[in-house]
Order: sequence, then C-alpha cells, then structure tokens
Amino acid sequence: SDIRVGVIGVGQMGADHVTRIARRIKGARVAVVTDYFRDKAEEIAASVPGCRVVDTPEELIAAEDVDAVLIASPGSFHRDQAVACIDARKPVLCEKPLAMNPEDAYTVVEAEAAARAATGVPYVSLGFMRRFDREYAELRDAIAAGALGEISLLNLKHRNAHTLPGFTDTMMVYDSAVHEVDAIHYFLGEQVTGVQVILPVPGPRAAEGQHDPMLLLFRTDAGRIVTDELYVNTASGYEVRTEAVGSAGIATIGLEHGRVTTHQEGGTWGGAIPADFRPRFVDAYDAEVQAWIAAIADGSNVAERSATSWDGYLAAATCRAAEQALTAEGFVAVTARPRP
Ligand code: ISE
Repeated sequence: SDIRVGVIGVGQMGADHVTRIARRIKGARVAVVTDYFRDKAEEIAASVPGCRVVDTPEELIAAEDVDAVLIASPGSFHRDQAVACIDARKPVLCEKPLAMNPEDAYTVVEAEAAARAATGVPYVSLGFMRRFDREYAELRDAIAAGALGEISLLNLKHRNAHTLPGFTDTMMVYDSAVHEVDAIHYFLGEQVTGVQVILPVPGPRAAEGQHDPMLLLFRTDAGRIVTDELYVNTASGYEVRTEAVGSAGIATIGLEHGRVTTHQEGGTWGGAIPADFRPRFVDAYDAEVQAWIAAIADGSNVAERSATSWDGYLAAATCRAAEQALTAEGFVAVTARPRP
C-alpha cells in the first residue's frame, strides 16, 4: 500500500513537492499538509484527493496517517522539525539546508545517531537534489573513475534571476552557495578546509548592503581549489554550471540542459532560460523523491545517492567559514566536530 506522506510547508517548494507526489511518484500519496498560512494549506489540500490539513507541524509528525515527512518550511525551522521526526521514528526528507548554522545541524546529527543506535536505521535524507541530476551523476562517476585524470580545479556558477527582498549575504551563503558546498563533497569526496570570499562592486539590483555578485574560493583537504560565482539577481534566469578541470580532460555540465535554440526572423538566435530551480531540476527532484520513497519501502530509509544529515552538518560548517570570510582577509579555516 502507498506510503502516506505529510508535507510541512506548502510554499514554493512544498507545493511543488505535493504536486510531484500526487501526480508522478509511484508508491506514495500526500495524506496531510500543514502551513503557517492555513489558507494556503487548505488550497493545496483541495487539489489532492484524500488529503487533510492540520494546524501544526507537531500534529502532522504525530499523525497516525503519516508514515513519512517531507519538510519544506524555511531553513530556520528545520532543526526542530527534523528532530521531532527522528523522535517519532518517521523517515524524513528535509529540504536543504539542514540548518542555518552548524550548531543546529549538529543537533540533528546527534539525534539521528542516537535513534540509529537504537533501531539500526537512519532517518534523515537531505534535499540536495542536484545529486540526482543526470549530468551531475555522470560527472561524479567520471571523476571517480579517473576519466578526467587529476582534478586541479572545479569552476562552479550559480545564478538566479531574482531573489526575494531581504535575501542577505548570509542567506546567499547558507541558502544558495550551500548547494556548491555539497557539490564539492559529491564530486570530489573531499572536505573543504578553507574558504575565501571576494566581493566585486555590487550589481545594480543588489539590495542595500548586499554583495551580489560574490565570488567564493574553496580549498579542499587534497589542495584542490573550487571557484563559485554566485549572482542571485541577474534578471536573466536560473543557471547552474560546473566545469571540472583535469589533467586528462575538461568536462562541462549545465550549459544547455536540453534547451531549444531558435533562429529568428531579423537575424538573431536564442532560447529561454528556466526561471528558477523547479523547472531546471524537475527530473532531479522527481528522481530524488522517488528514490526516497523506494528507500522507505525497502526499510533502508535513505537512498544511496542521497545527502545525509552528516552532509548537512559539513555544509553548514563550511558555510560558517564562508560567512566569516565575508568580512575577513584571505582564507578562513573550516572547523568541524567529529562524527558521532
Ligand atoms: C534556493 O533556496 C535554492 O535552493 C535554489 O536551488 C538555489 O538556486 C537558490 O539560490 C536558493 O535561494
């Protein structure tokens, strides 16, 4: 029988996940939703047969008719909600980031480790969906197989058309650059040991005090360097690119992503850029959620390719160093606690 999923937070990403589970994911259905804005939850629930609304995340997590929980609330709520799922022994797919600071992330890691010691299974999958993007997976496998030789550099780019008002430098780090931090772990399997931030003159759409674009440099424990150009108000569209520079080859992904190029009247050519991450990574999100449901069904709870709470902690520890590097000279060292 279908796994009954409860979705916490049905804003942009949560609503997208509800539609995905209702229409495309096999072996699961959305049983319960909740949102800070009750109206929004009612509206979304009305689009899914048999779906009901509850007032609070606590109620949803405890509900008899919820087998697994998808958290899509703002990042600052993830710690408490993820810990409540672990305490209730319910598998959870938590949207990224795991937390907005390493201390909160570590609390989740510890809670999960304690539960795992008692039951033998993990509970937390973390929504770094790029791990399920086909090009990402292919590049990682090519690097692991040595197909590119010795990697010296990764050049990453992350561009959004717009961000919501109030998107600060700290949010650029913990909400946006956090994807590239996880990409480093995914592609190279190495820890980040230091971060430097370089701030060019802000673009005309940057909010007061915001440094957009920004350039982040990461150094890994093997001495590889990763550049990350972050530009979250390009006004053009959503673009995520990766270039891996190796001694036996230079591989690039994310350039075209199946886009159609049209030659137009008047002697120009071009095509559309996805407006945001939902259309750009739709296949990756589908694969991520389907793999999560399959893992719950087979009792392993966390899919092999999925990011874990530990990945979330390491990402938060690196983001802390990046946050400090915003106002420091040179590289700031990443400090991480040992894995419990
Ligand atoms: C957002 O929270 C995401 O997760 C997107 O993938 C990312 O591109 C965007 O910059 C973030 O704000």
